[in-house]
Amino acid sequence: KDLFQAPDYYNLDDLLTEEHILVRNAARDWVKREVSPIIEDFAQRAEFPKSIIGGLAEIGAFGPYIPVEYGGAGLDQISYGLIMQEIERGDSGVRSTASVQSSLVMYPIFKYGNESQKQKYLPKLASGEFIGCFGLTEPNHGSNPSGMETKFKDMGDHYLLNGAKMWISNAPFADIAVVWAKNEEGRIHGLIVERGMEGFSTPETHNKWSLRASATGELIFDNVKVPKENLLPKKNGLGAPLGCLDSARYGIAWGAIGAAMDCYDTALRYAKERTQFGKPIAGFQLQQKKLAEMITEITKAQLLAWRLGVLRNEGKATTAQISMAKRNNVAMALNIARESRQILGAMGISGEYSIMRHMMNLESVVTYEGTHDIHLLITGMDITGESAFK
Ligand code: TGC
Ligand code: FAD
Repeated sequence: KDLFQAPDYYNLDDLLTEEHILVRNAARDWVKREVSPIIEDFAQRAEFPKSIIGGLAEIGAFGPYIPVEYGGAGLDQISYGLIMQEIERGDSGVRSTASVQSSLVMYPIFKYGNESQKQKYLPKLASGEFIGCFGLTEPNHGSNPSGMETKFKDMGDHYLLNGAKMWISNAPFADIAVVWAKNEEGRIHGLIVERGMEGFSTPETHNKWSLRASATGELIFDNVKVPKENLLPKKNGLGAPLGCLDSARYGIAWGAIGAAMDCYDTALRYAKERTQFGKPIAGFQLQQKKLAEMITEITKAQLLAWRLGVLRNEGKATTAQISMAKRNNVAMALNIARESRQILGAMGISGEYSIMRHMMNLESVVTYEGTHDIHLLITGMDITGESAFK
């Protein structure tokens, strides 16, 4: 299991810079050393391994593309993607923590916050001293966040926040939450809510069969007094949270490749070693078909992610292009996890191997950050000019 060989069938490394490869290899080595040996145990116990937070910060997983002056790693979009790929090779739940911290907490503070908010929060988030979460989804509003009911009222010297969010990654132990809520005119704004504010609680969601090594919870606001300086001033409307999702979904398009690579690599090595009917099962056409289709799909996904990274570096990637990559690459990874599990036979269901954990994790990844269906409809809207949501 320690011999992970990253598939690179089309010599994609030739498209990467020296810096990309250094960043990728540092993340890969760290995941191999610090995540892979412990993650199965934490997933079985449904616990997030808090001891890896410092390491995540060191490999640049918290704010990879946030400028160095705010504590970020100052890297480009392809480095960001490669870091997510390596982390998710270890576990989608660990990648979730990094995605939320970087794209859903640091990004909105960096993009929509004022200078004092950036100075106050970004360096602490980059170092892992603070962990953040992002509250958009509500009990009655998942795919359609525009209907959100969480609201705040201007009380003169502060805002009064009421409502509830659910399915929130990192919520149970987050120090701060970027919360999306409507003002009295029904306009959506982002507010920074800090742990310890009276009336704010974060109960954990238990009994998950997916993302077990990631903590998920609710955010409950019962007359929470939020200081006025905690409102993100530079953007409002649904486009503000959706802009954060563009960044997180892009990272997931890369991350899913990591999970797929790990499943493929495990299945390929198992198929070469496992003998039935007098020969390695890799010698049977049915198993070769599975493996050949896997490497084809991984290669296509790698090229999609790389090209999207180039477009993002140039500031040209559209929301619809990001949707296509998130949808395609996550579905690809989920299919590969399911096929890989079969190649391992009974061993495929065992925690001795990572495949079943990846498979169960990916059932969340295919749902969060916009479901598989929603991303298809975003593509449909883009190519036809007709919204299926209205
Ligand atoms: P619609 O009318 O299309 O748009 C409303 C306004 O937003 C603008 N806009 C965007 N702006 C910036 N970036 C984007 N990606 C944008 N997409 C849309 C749009 O131009 C419009 O602006 P304006 O000025 O005209 O008002 O909105 P809609 O209500 O029809 O909804 C569209 C839809 C369904 C695509 C959207 O609501 C959607 O994406 N729903 C999915 C919800 C979702 O993805 N939730 C994720 C929650 S966070 C999470 O899951 C974290 S998981 C943890 C982890 O990452 O690991
Ligand atoms: P629904 O919106 O109720 O959808 C149910 C089904 O209906 C889906 O199959 C969907 O595709 C389909 N559907 C919905 N609308 C349409 C339509 N117009 N046309 C066709 N089909 C449709 N949210 C956060 O804000 N922050 C987080 O940190 C976060 N972390 C999460 C962690 C985990 C482990 C999970 C599972 C979820 C997390 N989420 C988070 C929530 C996630 O973003 C939502 O679950 C997701 O957006 C879908 O919403 P829903 O679950 O309410 O499903």
